[in-house]
Amino acid sequence: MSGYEIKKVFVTGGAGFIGSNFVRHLLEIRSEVNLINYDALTYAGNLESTADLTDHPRYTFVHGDICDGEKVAGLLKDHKIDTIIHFAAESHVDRSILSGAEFVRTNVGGTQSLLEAALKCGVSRFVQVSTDEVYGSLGETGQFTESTPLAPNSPYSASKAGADLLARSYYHTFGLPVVTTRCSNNYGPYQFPEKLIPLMIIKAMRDERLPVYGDGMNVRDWIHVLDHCDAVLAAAEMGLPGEIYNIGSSNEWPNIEIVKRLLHHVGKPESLVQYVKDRPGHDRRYAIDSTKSRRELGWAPKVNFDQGLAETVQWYLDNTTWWENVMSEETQNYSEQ
Ligand code: NAD
Ligand code: TDX
Repeated sequence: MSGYEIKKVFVTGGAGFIGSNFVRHLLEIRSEVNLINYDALTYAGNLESTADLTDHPRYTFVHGDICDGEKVAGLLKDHKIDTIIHFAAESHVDRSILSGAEFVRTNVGGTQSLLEAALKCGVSRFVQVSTDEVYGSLGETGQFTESTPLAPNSPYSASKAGADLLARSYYHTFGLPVVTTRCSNNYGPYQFPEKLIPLMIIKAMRDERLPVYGDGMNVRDWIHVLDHCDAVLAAAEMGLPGEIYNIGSSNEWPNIEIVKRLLHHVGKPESLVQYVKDRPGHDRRYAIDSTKSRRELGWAPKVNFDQGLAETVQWYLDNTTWWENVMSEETQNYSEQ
């Protein structure tokens, strides 16, 4: 299949979990691509996640905020950027419950500022990386499709839905070639240890209690981060402007099952599980129908979950220095809250 050719790429949030995996993967599989990684290095952004790329000849890191439209526009012009892949966001639901302001600033305001700069500089592709959480929560059956109405339930998902709608409006009003992807829960290396999988691995390693919210029967649909990265690239190259593409692996699990599997991998007893007060507004179930992406982007997930999960646990066991360094004082303060 041939489609749009990306050459000079501006990745936002490339020091975060998915962004750092994407940047490494893209440089590996597209030998013509030059890439700028633009990241504000919040608590979730860490240059240690891309340390192996520092001297790469086609890679440049620029420290900056997506809300700084002038700085972004200057970079887009100077580097003749043709493609923006927009990962940068505040991404943690629990933090958005503690305080939503930063979520609106970055996810809504930052996305608008980036769209404006993209329009001013005439970029040829803008990929808005979004989430299945914008669709809200499912009952015991059914799946989200691209036409499921938006019904976000947390300040995080509401701010992502706001960003998606702004991206949509820049396509419809100004003709900016925006492609939107909505993916389910990612797992894999370099995920910040506030999210379920890395948090539980690290707590198990330290013989700490594993806090499972509510009855542990909330369901998430898990996909390996590299499968998500492949889908984002496919959306940039093969996606049609104005379209939305759902991304998922058809891999649903109740949280408690995931936690038990992780304990088994780390070799720790299930007695470490501690059921705690539920997350307010906790979405019960996510499940995503990715038929359209598979049919129209020529994409399919490749990573087997058993293997991917085992490798992820091993990665955290092998990379204690990475997670000890990224878990700053701020993270310790946050987890106490
Ligand atoms: P992350 O929190 O690990 O990384 C976010 C990155 O964005 C960090 O490097 C941070 O420094 C940077 N950033 C934050 N605010 C910024 C700003 N104002 N300017 C510039 N950079 C800023 O997040 P992630 O899990 O890698 O998620 C990346 C994207 O994918 C997000 O848009 C998220 O909504 C979406 N997504 C995530 C998942 C998931 O399971 N993690 C699933 C679907 C979609
Ligand atoms: O300590 C915990 N205990 C627990 O039971 C944590 C951190 C989570 N959970 C539960 C809540 C969720 O049902 O595990 C599930 C997964 O939680 P998170 O890892 O916080 O992810 P989630 O809320 O599902 O959102 C994630 O997927 C979609 C990402 O954080 C988002 O950025 C993405 O858009």
